[in-house]
Amino acid sequence: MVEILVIGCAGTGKSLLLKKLKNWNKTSTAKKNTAQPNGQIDLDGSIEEDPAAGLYERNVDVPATKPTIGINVCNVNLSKQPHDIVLKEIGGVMAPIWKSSYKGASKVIYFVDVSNSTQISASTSLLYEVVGSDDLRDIPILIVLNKIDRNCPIGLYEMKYLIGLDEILQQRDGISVVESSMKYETGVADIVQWISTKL
Ligand SMILES: Nc1nc2c(ncn2[C@@H]2O[C@H](COP(=O)(O)OP(=O)(O)OP(=O)(O)O)[C@@H](O)[C@H]2O)c(=O)[nH]1
Ligand SMILES: [Mg+2]
Repeated sequence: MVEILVIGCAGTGKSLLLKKLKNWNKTSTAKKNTAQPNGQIDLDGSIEEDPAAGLYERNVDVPATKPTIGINVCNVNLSKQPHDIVLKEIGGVMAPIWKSSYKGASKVIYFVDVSNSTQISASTSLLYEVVGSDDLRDIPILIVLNKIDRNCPIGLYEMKYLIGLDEILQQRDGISVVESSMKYETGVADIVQWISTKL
């Protein structure tokens, strides 16, 4: 069994990822919905391709979630994966106990809400703790910059600067970054690919 720890401040989108991956399958349209380098989405004709036309203006309902007070565990079935994969989300309010789960983790996914400028300093200092942890020294970490569909009071480029993303990436190997919108499933295919790599 492979355990993937999913952590990050409250409300950043962890539970929504688990919800999406629970029903993830190869035929899903969403699997083709990958963010392009220029921020466009390659989605079979159901979305405007011109960024100027407003990529995220479709009326899409976000599935309801509740704050995770404790731990939320979800088994995921990814095609061609011989391993049982378990995603273990620990709620943002449980940040003080995240550490207790580091030892059992094969990989870590760390969520940041890039639309929440008031949370960025908490998000960043917790991220530095995660990246600097001895228990996670050889463990791959994926930083998910989520909610890119929302209007950030600070732009995404500035957010990355405030988080100190370049410094974090230089600090150690095995750190990857995905920009995502759980609402529109942008980047979810990239997350699945990262999960499946080198298990
Ligand atoms: N617009 C938008 N809303 C999102 C996105 N991801 C999550 N949300 C919404 O943000 C809210 C919080 O999402 P959750 O998935 O519950 O956040 P969480 O990280 O699990 O939070 P805790 O369990 O409290 O730690 C919910 O209303 C989600 O529907 C996103 O990419 N875009
Ligand atoms: Mg949650």
